[in-house]
Amino acid sequence: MERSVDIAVVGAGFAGMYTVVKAREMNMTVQVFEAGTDVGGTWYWNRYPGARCDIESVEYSYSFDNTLQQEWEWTERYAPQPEILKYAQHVADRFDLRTDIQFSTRVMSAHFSEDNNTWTITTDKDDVVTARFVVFATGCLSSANRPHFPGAESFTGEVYHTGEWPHDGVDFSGKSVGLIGTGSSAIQSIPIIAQGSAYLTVFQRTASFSIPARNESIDRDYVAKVKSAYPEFRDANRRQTGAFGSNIRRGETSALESTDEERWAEFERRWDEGGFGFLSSYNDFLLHTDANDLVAEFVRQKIRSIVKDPATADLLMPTQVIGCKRLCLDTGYYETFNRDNVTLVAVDNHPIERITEHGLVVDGVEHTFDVLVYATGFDAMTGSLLKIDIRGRNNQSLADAWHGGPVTYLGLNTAGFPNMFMVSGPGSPSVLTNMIMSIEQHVEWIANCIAHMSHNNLSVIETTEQSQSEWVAFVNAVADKTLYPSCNSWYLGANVPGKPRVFMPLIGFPTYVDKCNDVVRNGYEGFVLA
Ligand code: NA7
Repeated sequence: MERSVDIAVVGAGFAGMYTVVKAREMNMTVQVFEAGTDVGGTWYWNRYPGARCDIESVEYSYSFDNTLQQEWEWTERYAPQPEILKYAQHVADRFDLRTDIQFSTRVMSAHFSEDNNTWTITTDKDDVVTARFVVFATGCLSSANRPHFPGAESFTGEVYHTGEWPHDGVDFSGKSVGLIGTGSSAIQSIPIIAQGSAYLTVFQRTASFSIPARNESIDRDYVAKVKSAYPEFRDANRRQTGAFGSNIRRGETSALESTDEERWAEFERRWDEGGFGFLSSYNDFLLHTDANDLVAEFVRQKIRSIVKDPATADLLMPTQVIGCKRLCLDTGYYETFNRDNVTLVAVDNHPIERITEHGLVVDGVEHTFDVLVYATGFDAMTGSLLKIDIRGRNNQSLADAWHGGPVTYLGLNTAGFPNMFMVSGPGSPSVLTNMIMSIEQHVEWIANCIAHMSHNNLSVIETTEQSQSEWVAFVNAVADKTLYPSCNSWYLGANVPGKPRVFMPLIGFPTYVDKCNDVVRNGYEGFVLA
């Protein structure tokens, strides 16, 4: 296919889908390319057992259409992956989005031409599309991180990555399984794989903190209450740091100001309630290590009380600051290590040496299994962008422009790459928020910007080196006021060997939105429009 559109979009997850809606509102032509066979993005690929959103379902959904949000019925407090995928498909049907999406097509390159200020996009299906604007809706957690272990190709059993799970599911019955990783994906899938397999060996490099999700059937009275004033509920969420959890009680004092008894009682209450509200009992867990230690110790005691074998409990004991890596929510994670068919192997001091025909070797000992599961996460936030050959002015590649780490202004644009937008790009609140709220805010900002350019006969928008370096410094200065940078998280790119260490998401959704709005009010301050 060779053709020309106003807006080319890469990715048909929630960001790409909403971009189609906005492009149509502006009467602009739009072409989306999607590698999968259907919409859903993250929720299309991450089909591993137990995959579930950790943001409550009435919050993790589009707000742009009131009829849509009134008519959709969630069944659980936290929506499971199949239901979120069904929701995405419902939205695609309802707004007839698929007519502008070409599936099973991977974008290979996007090159900007300074002669006519257009982007040329090519795909693995030999499409060539020119567009005035290109929007990368490629997702923050969409490029699987597969560590390179010597001998990986020699393994003769089945191999899966949680982020690229087969559509037909995996039958673990009667099989032994080796699973690498103990992040969110592992913590959600381990209890289910343990139940469904003959034997599970978990290889853990860093112990994670996990809080009970307390997932349950959705409370219909609560849903009715939310739906009776949904727009107000959304607004209240947008005023929260993470754009979710307006129903969470937020402690406004320091954990250090209360007595041991008060604190312990509060932690117990929050543990029983489950969910991210656990870390909101006091206001300084991510600001002061003394406060953090108190709540971290509470969780460690919980682990000790749940896990019967003291040696396994010791291995499961997280030592880092709680919350600086993404807090995990679970259903029976620690309890799973009491099962007779589960073993935990630490690979921190003795990393995985190599993979063999029938298993893997740690500290000279071979552990054998039939199925190997990589729950090793993602090359987050930048991975999917840098896999595409993106070239801006002077034929400069994005990889070159970002060799020292991603540099953006507002997480929306990068200097030298005119008319290119990223949805929830590095430097925006993105992964520290309810992603759908962030996506809506970004897509609306981008659409308003494109409309502004059309009305004013402007053909090029681009940020400056100065704006973006000030922005990156700001994002990192905000992070440095907190404990977030204190551990090797994927927020910093620390999970991928050789990736530059830069804190990528901005903390604080409401401040960010104000900044984006101020930028527009001040005539797109920090951008050059021509
Ligand atoms: P995560 O949170 O990045 O977890 C990946 C896990 O894999 C983590 O425990 C890693 O240990 C482990 N890992 C990665 N590389 C290796 C090697 N080489 N050896 C041993 N272990 C390794 O990814 P998830 O998919 O669980 O979750 C990603 C996000 O999705 C999550 O935060 C939510 O926002 C949803 P490490 O901690 O790096 O030592």
